[in-house]
Amino acid sequence: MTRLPISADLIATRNAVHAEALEDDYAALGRKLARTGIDIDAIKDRVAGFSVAVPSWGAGRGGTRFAKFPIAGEPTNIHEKLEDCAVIQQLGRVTPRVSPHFPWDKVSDYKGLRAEAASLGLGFDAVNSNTFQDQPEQAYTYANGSLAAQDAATRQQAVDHNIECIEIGVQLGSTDLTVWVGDGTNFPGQQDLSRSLDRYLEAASKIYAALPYDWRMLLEHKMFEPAFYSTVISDWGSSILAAQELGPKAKCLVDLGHHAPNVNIEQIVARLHRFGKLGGFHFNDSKYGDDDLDSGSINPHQLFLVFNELVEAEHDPRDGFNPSYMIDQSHNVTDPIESMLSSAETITQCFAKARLVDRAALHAAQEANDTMMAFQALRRAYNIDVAPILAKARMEAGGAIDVLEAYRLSQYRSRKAQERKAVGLGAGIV
Ligand SMILES: [Mn+2]
Repeated sequence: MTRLPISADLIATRNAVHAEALEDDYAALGRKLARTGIDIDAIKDRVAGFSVAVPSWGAGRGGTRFAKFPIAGEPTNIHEKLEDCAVIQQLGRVTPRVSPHFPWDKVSDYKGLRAEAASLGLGFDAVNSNTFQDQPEQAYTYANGSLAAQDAATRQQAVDHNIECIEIGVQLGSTDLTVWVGDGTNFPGQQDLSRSLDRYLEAASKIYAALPYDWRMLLEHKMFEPAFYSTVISDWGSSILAAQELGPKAKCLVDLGHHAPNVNIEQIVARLHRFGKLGGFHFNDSKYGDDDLDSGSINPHQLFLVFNELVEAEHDPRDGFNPSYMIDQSHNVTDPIESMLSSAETITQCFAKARLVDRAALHAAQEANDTMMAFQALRRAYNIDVAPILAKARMEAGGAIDVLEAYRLSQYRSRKAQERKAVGLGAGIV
């Protein structure tokens, strides 16, 4: 029995208001696409099959290293976070899974948590471990590193935590463990750059050995922060080398904000896929560094080009193609539900636009060295407004045609502000 948080009547009433205009826009776009041999309903079906996970922590206001400004009605535990994620899924219909984080989302009964999520129409995605901050009860500090720490007992503690995350994930129905470590240095000479990687690989191999047969270990690289001179898994090169050393179940995870400025991320995607190591994405956008801004808010074209590579990869699967998609943003000045609704829509738009690329024309132009026509094949698809396709797919799945309007009319947040206890102040997620 599902207990969805937004009134189905409200969604139906608002959809009835918008339905005629949507049908009009959808029909017009359908005629436009048909002129180039594209069946709009086939694209809509692909969009209906697309999904991206939302992170449990994304339901809260992230804040920065300097401060966090909570909003009334913000969730304070995994149960409330699940309820907010259910709102996002109910209205948007592309985010059916939640990616939990431990120890932030610890509970005593994970089978119960899985049932609770299912009752809200949700499942669980990749489990995220945390060895970048100390917990009150832990024996050894991560101040000098976790999986790559000099101290063997600290490394073992970090390994044990990751294995515990796998055990929790099994109960939740997850099949991926995402590992990001804050390990690195702030000073030249602070640690030996090679031996720290050796320690990481040795510890990571113990986690790898604990993976169930159908699980993957997703390695997330990050160039800087919290360490500002070097990080142990700094870039996609370090990540793929580590993944190759660990084995076939180890894959690389690309967080769009974890690169040097102006790096060609779509090319990284192609490279990782070429060697069978593309494991997944953390979607967000970036202006300066790991800004964790809303997906597509700064550079939607880059997001489109990433999806263009993903469609190419799907057509040429080599060692398989099964990337895991997740939103990973820090919502500092917006209602997190609104940001994730908006971001999920932007991500899905880029997925849809990449499907509209005339692949035959693109490949023919590439083979003929016709640069302009190759570029135009991409440009034509990018310029198409696919909003009616998404809205129709959403409506047919029971979601809202105008997700933000329905959310605001539901007054969900103000209702939660009456029910939930206030979030404390302090620094947020960096
Ligand atoms: Mn990330």
